[in-house]
Amino acid sequence: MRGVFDPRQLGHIPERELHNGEWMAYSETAARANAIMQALGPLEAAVDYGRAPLIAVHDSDYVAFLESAHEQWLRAGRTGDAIAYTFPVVARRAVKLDRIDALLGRYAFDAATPIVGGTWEAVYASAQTALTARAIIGGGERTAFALCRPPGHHAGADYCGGYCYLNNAAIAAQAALDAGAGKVAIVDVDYHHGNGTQDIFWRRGDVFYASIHADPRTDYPFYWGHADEIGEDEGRGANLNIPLARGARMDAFRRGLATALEAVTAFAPGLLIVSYGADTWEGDPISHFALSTKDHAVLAADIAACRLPTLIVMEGGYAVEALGSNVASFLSGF
Ligand code: SP5
Ligand code: ZN
Repeated sequence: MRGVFDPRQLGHIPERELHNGEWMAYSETAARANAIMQALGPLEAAVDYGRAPLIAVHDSDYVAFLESAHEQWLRAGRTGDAIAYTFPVVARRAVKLDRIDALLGRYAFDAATPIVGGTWEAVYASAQTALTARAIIGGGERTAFALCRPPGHHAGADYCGGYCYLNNAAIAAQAALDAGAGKVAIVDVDYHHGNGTQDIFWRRGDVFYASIHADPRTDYPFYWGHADEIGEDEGRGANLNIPLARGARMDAFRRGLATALEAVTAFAPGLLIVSYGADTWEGDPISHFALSTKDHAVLAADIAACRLPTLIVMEGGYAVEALGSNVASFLSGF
């Protein structure tokens, strides 16, 4: 399978994140991408499709914020990671915000997305990586792998969160529609619910979103991912959430995936995008499912049995020592 990666994605190196009231080392590291590359061998360079496909999904003021945030942070005399300390939960109005601290909170839903010197280049390159892999399928390949990092599925049209800034899978989905795919389905098998992807396509009937993930009653992102969230307006019925209890094993996950894939098949998309997180693996340091490395290949084979052109977009997975074998196992299932 052809795969894509852009080395600029390595330049995003936040120092720390707030977890259970303490500063901890940042989990979404550049070492993750290096581990995957080591397991897969050489990948293709990303092509630059510019900003237009980003703005087709994200608000342009949000993208401009991501691009300039760290510079504004430095201009304010700060050092280190730019991070929000206040969030406009009760007053998210369309007023003009000038101060970097106001902007950081306006465009983030948590404190897990610091902006550092290399963040914009990395998130831009991560989106271009997804677009390049999408174009490979447009050129006639049945499958392609986008080694995206930072990941994307927690990022909405105008917000970052959960290590995610630009929604790589959503950007690729929109590009596929613009290239004539007709309809696109996204199946999200990351441990966490892809709230950003759900939000972006919530009112749309041309993109079906299905996710199997940890129950939001116990797990991040907490405010999305319940089974009764089915979409609205044109998008009603085009959103399918399958939450599982902590500790879920392969049998439960595979049943959930079968339900999702049945719905995908009925939707009959021109392209299937898999938001693939390896954080369902039993040894993941921040997650609580019990899938083995071999199970990842079985899930992939179930997906491949749909016989749809399939783009695999990398999302989470934080056990760096096992990440290469988990990703290689997953891709082998195709
Ligand atoms: C893409 C993705 O998998 N995002 C997951 C974001 C989860 N963030 C909440 C969990 C925080 C755990 N932090 C532990 C830090 C230890 N280094
Ligand atoms: Zn995850």
